[in-house]
Amino acid sequence: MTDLTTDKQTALAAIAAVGTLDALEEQRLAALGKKGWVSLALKTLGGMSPAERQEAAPAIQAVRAEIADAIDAKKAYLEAAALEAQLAAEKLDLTLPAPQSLRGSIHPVSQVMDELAEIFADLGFAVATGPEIEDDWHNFTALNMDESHPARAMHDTFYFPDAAPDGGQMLLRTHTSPVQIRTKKDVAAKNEGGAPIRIIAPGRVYRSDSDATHTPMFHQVEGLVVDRDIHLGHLKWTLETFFKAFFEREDIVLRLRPSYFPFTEPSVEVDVGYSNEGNRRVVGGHGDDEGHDWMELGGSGMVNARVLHSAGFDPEQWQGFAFGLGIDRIAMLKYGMNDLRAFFDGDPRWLAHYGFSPFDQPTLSAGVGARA
Ligand code: FA5
Repeated sequence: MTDLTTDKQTALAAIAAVGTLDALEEQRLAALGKKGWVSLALKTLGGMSPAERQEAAPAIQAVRAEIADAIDAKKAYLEAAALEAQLAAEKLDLTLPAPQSLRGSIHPVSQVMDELAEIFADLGFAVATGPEIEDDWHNFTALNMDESHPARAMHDTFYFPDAAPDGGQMLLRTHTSPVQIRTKKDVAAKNEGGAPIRIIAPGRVYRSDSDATHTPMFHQVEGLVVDRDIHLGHLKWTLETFFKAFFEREDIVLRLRPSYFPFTEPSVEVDVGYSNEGNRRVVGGHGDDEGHDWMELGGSGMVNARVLHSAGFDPEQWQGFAFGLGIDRIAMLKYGMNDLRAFFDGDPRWLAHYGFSPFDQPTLSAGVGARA
């Protein structure tokens, strides 16, 4: 026992004397490690008689606890001292250059969506949305394309295996036109007999399609106006006014070319005049003029009376026009890009080149400071 007391005092003195965490660890191993003197003392208990053990065990345990406490306390002290020394040594050098952080940019498609929403807002259009996972009824049937309609084949559709609530199929919407149906139904339900509607619906759409001007996911903006005495002239004026503002050119010339969509009657394809400058297409001018041509930007027409009726409107009282434009295509034209697929490759070098600074652009995505 006397030995134990002596060993303890020697160890406590050594612990008090150490100046580093490594030296402290050496002391811990010498006392409490597997072959440390405290551990060896504990092992001697096995060879003692019960009476001896009853006397010796509490004394050895008490020594072990005292040594362990002393080591913990010293460790805390040494760690605090090390931190203080480090803080005292570190000085903030305000003259050093700030580290460069990566700066995000607005994707050209988001930028274009914002620009067009702003322009249409000035023309009195609200923004409507609808689900990208659509049912067969909203995407096709309500748009006058029933099961056997050949126009369905024009859309290479991604179907889901699950059934829609009405027993039909769920799918990734192939165009933004189902938002027309949802909006008309909402308005007709809220307001007996319908009401004027003036909306655009920008968003993602999906088709099984891929080349330089077609991607499996792309963006469209739907436009819909329902009111009294609406005619094709309103459609043409609206699109012309939009494109002039969007392309920031007064010489935009549109051509409405007869076409076919099951949900519009009559239907017209919207072409815009352009010329080639180098290998860039530049919008503007009459497509039939020397050095010019026409380019298709989207489909449109007067809302088919059957579609108006199925959405709860009386077609005798209400007429409307609708259009669907490819946002990625108009972005390509405005910003001189030549491959649609690059839009979705997510290459940071491409984004750094074509992206928009979140601080410089006066658009909705530009957020605060945009016009500051
Ligand atoms: C439609 O999708 C109709 N819903 C448009 C419409 C709306 C007509 C309202 C009448 C009334 P279309 O399949 O032609 O029509 O597509 C419209 C535009 O989307 C095309 O002119 C083109 O600019 C763009 N587009 C179509 N497929 C792709 C694709 N795979 N990749 C990129 N853009 C595409």
